[in-house]
Formats: sequence, C-alpha cells, structure tokens
Amino acid sequence: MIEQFDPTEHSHRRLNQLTGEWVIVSPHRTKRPWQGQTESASVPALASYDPECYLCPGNERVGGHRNPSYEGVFVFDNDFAALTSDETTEADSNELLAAHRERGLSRVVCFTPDHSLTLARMETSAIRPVIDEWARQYDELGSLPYIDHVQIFENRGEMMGASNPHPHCQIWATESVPNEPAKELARQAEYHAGNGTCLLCGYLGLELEDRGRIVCENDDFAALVPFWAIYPFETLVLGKRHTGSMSELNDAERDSLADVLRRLTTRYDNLFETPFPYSMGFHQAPTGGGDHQSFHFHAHFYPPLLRSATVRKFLVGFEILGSPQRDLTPEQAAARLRELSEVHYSA
Ligand code: H2U
Ligand code: ZN
Repeated sequence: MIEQFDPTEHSHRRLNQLTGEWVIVSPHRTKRPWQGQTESASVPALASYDPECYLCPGNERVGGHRNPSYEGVFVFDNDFAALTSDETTEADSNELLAAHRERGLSRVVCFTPDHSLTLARMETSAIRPVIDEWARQYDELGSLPYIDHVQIFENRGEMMGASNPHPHCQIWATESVPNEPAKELARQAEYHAGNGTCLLCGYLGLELEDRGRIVCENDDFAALVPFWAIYPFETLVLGKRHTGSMSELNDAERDSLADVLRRLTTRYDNLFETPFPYSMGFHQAPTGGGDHQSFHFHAHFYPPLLRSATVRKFLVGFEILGSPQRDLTPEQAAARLRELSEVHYSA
C-alpha cells in the first residue's frame, strides 16, 4: 500500500519563489512536541553611554573621526568601506576569468544615541525616524549615476559578526544588483510577465487567507515565516500595498513598518529570552534605469538560532554541497513565534 503524502510527516522540498531554489523539509524529525530548552545566554546589561564605543555620541571612532553629540539618527560614511567610488577604467576580463569594476559607497546608520537599546526595545515612535532615514538614503544613494542597488542591512549579535552592540545598520550601495536581489528581480519580472500580477502580492494574499505562517500584522504590513524558509525562524516582512521601495511608503505605512519591526523583533527576543541575533535587510527596486514595476519591496530576517540562546543552525554538509534543509517546519516556527508576547521580557 502506498502511503498518502503528508507534509507534516514526509520529507519533501519546497520552492523559494523569490530565488527559484529548493529547500528540503524533514518534518518527521520533529514529530515530538516542542522540546527546546530555553536556557538564556547570559548577556551583560549595557549602559546608555559607553565611553569605549566608537558609535556613541561624542566618541572618537577607530578611523580617527569624532562623532558629533547627535541626538537622533546619525549617519556617516564607513571609515573602512568595502567598496570604493573612484572612477577607473574597466577591469581586465575574459570568458573564464570574468571580472568587472564595482564602484560603491558604504555608510553606517546609528539608530539612536542610546547604546543600550535595540529595535525591539526602542519606542515605535523612535523607529519611525530610522525608517525616514533609510528612505532618504535609498533616494540619495540611488540617485548617483553609477549606483544601481542600495542594500540596507543590520547584523545583530556577536554570533552574526556584529562588531558592536550599539544599535546600528550598514548601507552598501553598489554599481550592480547583487546576487540575491538579482534572482528576486528576475523571478518577479518573469512571474509578472506570465501572470500580469505581482508575485509577492499574490503570495501574501494566500498567506493572509491561510494564516498558518503569519506571525503578526497590522493594517499595512505582515510578518510571516515564508513557505520556503531556510533558517528555523526566518521571516519575511511584506507590505500589503505594492511598492518598490521605502521611499514610496506614505506616513501611515512608515508608522506601520516601525510597528511591525518592533513587534517582530520583540517576539524574537522573547523566544529564548535572549537578544536574538540575526542578519536582516531590505530588498528594494534597483535604482538604475529600466522598468522594475514588478519588484515588491520587502524585508528578510535571517536568525541563526534553532533551539535555545546558544544552539544555532549551521549551513554545512549537504546544505553547502546540495540544497538547504530544515527539520522544524515553517508552520511550526510561525506557531511558536505567534504564541509569544509582544511585551519585551525583562532581563
Ligand atoms: P558591523 O557591526 O555590522 O560590523 O558594522 C560596523 C561598521 O562600522 C563596520 O562596517 C565601521 C566598520 O567598518 N566602522 C567605521 O566606519 N569606523 C570605525 O571607526 C569603526 C567601525
Ligand atoms: Zn555606543
């Protein structure tokens, strides 16, 4: 007798619609109810001002510049930028040794002067000016003639290689569209050409109906564990209105984005009662020429933690040689995140 396929029982693969790549899901390996320990890693409480921090107001940076005594959001050019903006001739290149010059700019954005805060612990009203600054940076950097992509991202926590707990993110603006958004751009354009509608608008419609992978939402945004998530608690933040970038968001939508970011990051911290490490970032339409109407602005959160404050997922073995794989299903992860409080745990 051939068994009936059951997605909560049998191994299967799911297609990431944004990249066209597959992920293997092994639900039978988590058959028992949630077994995770929630031991928290001891994290020292931080002071609001750290005289040793190169991002705190008034302090000298490693690069030699001194920060102003800023009171809100503070942006500066990265002193150790990964990309240079010098005008040069094209790189030597041939069929097998292909290269192109890649000009760009890197900036650092401090969310607040308060060294001890995180997005989860900031007031929604204080996250709003950060969003306004992100939108401004997208417009400003994107308007440079040699910039085609503006990548805003936050690395949070030592586990993700963040060099400093002071709440901040980075912006890398590049001459070409990098690998991940390039795949997403192609997939969305292809879907739009074939269906006449937006891939992510359609996907969000299905998720809002099903509810099984939704974590939290408000009038304008929803946070969900995507059907094709790789990381155990990976999420996607999607706008309910089709926009290509943050700079197209109206006042109410910017407040809504601040609200959903605070609520989602609070749930993350509450999951293992630890400041949740992650890499997060926004994918926005390319800023060079061309028609990018099919691109739906969104945010990805990629947190490495699996079972506790210290047990993380590694992408190794089959995953780097074959395809990524997960045990905990996206539905189980979303249910776990959904049942948590949106009031931050007190450390
Ligand atoms: P991360 O925590 O994500 O590494 O970001 C910190 C950035 O700050 C990093 O890119 C820059 C580093 O180059 N930086 C400066 O621009 N000036 C300094 O004095 C120290 C660090
Ligand atoms: Zn600081």
